[in-house]
Amino acid sequence: MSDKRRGRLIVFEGVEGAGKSTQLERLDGHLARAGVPHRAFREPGGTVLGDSIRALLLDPLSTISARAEALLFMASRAELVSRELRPALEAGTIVFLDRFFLSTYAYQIAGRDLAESDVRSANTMATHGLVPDVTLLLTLSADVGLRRAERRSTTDRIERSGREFHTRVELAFREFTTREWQAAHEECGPIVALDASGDADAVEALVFDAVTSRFPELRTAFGAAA
Ligand code: T5A
Repeated sequence: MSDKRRGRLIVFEGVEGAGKSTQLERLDGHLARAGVPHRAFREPGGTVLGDSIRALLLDPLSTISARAEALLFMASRAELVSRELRPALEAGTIVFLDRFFLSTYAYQIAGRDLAESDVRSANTMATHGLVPDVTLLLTLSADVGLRRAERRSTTDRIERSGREFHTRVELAFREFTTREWQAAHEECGPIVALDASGDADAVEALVFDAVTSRFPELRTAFGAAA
């Protein structure tokens, strides 16, 4: 398909509690203070349909089979891509996205053991070929991430999937940082691994370097916000 976009799609990925939302909020704050137009979304969600799907997927009381789960994530994604991401990118907007299809590859292929070929085909339909300009993959052990996430008062259905499940997810994310894996999965675009084990300020410095080295035009925005 033709790609008419002029904006940038910057995706954050990683295990539970890796610090994606924290870093996105910080970036959002910098750009807002500098007056740089941008949008931020999270998956699942970001549309009326997606938010309903998110509630179903994360409800600890929901019982959802692995295939249905994968397709629900895809339905939320298809809606977000067509209604929000593509229009924003075509309008020249910088778009930040908290999780995208690397999460499906980690959670549904590695975590739930679904066939990679099935999930990739469904994902192609959902994204309609949209490739991120960069994915910042916050690397952290599943144990540390879950401990961070569990500080909240509630845990969702997927967080409750068990340690073995989350270890498979962690290992998948680690594999995604390798050159071999990326060469075999061109739909993912460039992936930059950032060590998320430091405190939030240390991770923010890594995010700043990764974003401004790839998109130097944003350096001014950060400078103006500092
Ligand atoms: N999913 C999603 C799939 O299975 N398949 C898919 O295709 C997709 C898209 C989404 C769930 O759906 C799954 C993955 C998820 O299980 P969610 O609530 O959006 O649910 O889940 P997460 O994205 O994992 O959200 P979390 O909030 O759990 O993780 P974050 O955003 O990475 O972490 P954050 O920033 O909220 O931080 C968590 C805690 O740690 C602290 C924060 O203050 C907070 O208390 N923290 C740090 N502590 C120490 N050091 C740091 N550097 C810290 N950074 C943050």
